[in-house]
Amino acid sequence: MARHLVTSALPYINGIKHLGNMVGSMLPADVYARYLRQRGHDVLYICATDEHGTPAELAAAEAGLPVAEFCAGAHETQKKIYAGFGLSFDHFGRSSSTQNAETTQHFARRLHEHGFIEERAIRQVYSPVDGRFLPDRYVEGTCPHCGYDRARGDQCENCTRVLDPTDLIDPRSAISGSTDLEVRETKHLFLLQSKLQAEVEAWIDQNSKDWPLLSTSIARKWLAEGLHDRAITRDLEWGVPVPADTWPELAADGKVFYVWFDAPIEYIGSTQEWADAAPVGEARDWKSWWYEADDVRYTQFMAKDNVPFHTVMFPATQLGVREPWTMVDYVKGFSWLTYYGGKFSTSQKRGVFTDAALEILPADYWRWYLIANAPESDDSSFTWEHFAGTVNKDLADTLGNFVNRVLTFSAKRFGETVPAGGEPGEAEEKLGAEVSRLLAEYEGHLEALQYRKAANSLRALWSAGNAYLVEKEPWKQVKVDPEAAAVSLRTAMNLIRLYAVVSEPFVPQTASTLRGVFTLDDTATWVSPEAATSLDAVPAGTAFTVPPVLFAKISDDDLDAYRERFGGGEV
Ligand code: B3M
Ligand code: ZN
Repeated sequence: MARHLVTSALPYINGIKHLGNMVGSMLPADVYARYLRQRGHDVLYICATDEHGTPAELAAAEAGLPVAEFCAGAHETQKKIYAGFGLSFDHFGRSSSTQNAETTQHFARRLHEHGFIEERAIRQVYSPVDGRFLPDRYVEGTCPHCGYDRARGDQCENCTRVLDPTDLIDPRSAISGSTDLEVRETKHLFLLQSKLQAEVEAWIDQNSKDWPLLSTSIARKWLAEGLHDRAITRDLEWGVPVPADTWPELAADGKVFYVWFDAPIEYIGSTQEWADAAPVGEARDWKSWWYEADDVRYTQFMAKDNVPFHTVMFPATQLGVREPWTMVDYVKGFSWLTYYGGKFSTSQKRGVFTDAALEILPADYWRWYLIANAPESDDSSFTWEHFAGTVNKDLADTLGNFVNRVLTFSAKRFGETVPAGGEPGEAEEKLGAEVSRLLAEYEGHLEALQYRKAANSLRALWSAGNAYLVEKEPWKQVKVDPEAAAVSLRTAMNLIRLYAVVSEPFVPQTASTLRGVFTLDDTATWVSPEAATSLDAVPAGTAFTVPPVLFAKISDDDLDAYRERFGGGEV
């Protein structure tokens, strides 16, 4: 029994996330958290919306809402979708919480005390018409590299080069469109990451030995390029204010922290929100997870573009505060899920978004497909054809059909209780050995956070049931030897029960339906490979009900409709 802290990268507040975002952070974290809970560990799974920064302000402006109001609404929208996906957060917080503000300010003060923050004057774009400095994305103009005329101050979407607002040709304000811009000097706080390079490197050497290559290679690359001192404040309305007790001048100027400074701290902030939201009578100790928490194992999930921030920059911050905050033990990074080999694009509305996904099919269809095809070492490509093929084969034919066939047939021939029959024989022994082996393999892959492999093992477990059924053919047995048919069915029903338990991390709604099939009062959360072969989990005489068909097949007509609605292969 161990204590596991699990976090997934905080989804940005500006808009509904697509399936690529889902499979690259929240969904695998949920599978892992569920698995660990089922194994009896003490698990805290934390996430939140990432609400600060220019994109939030711009999205609010576009929606015509004050930013606080926009964020509150967008948070609820995302929260509902994630509940629909069955994500089992212990808390889904908000980086705009007061808890996060306090902890972020605390971190900044400590960094300052230890000489890791410095005030520096920089030259920045100022818009007299808007009466403000224009950070990052608030400046648009022509890219000096490729000539694209709608490049943003932080990056050119066309050639992907990273830019500084002052690089743009013919710059204009993204707020007012004004081209009357000047460059003025203003003061900002800089985090002196260069001073922490050696410590971060030593920490990576020590702690990343078992991380996936995707995570370590990115961390190493950033370290090799050298850690640069970075501005950690911005001129924005919305954000964590610079604390006036430490930097009165900047605070009076209305500076707030840069979104990437406060966002990772929200992992802690959200845990504080969780503790503060404890129901009466329930004690929740956030600090025991985050401070001097030597017994906590901390696993983070994120897409690869977020890896540098989590493996290098946030660790630098944490090391610099000189306090024993929990640091990550394992970083699971993901590559991209593509849409027909191209990019999912929020701005161009290309691909499948999480709200639309749930409108057309229940969460388990998506969960299974996405995790079984998780972009773990390489990108993987979503196509409707592949999705339909996977759902129809794995879920409808393999799992769903097995369950419905066994229960429907048994109910018809033996009534709605598990039939006893005679003693199990050679076929059952063979099946048992296979199931134990596959289950042990499945556990191993889940422990190692190998999602595709874990899905393969689970699929093989489902297939083992089908193979057994084909071998025994109880619908034929029943005509010549009803006792033997009963043994086959009882064995198959015990498999259904096993599937109900061990499939939960992947397909929790289905697992819960399957658990409800049998009238059992046991609350076993997991089945050990040794016990998997036992026929005692569902004893003869147990009442059962036949559930409705578990998974509907996706037809060619459905496929046409999806391609039509979401756009097919035209990249
Ligand atoms: N919100 C980046 C993103 O949405 C970001 C992650 C923050 S994790 C602390 O891709
Ligand atoms: Zn460009």
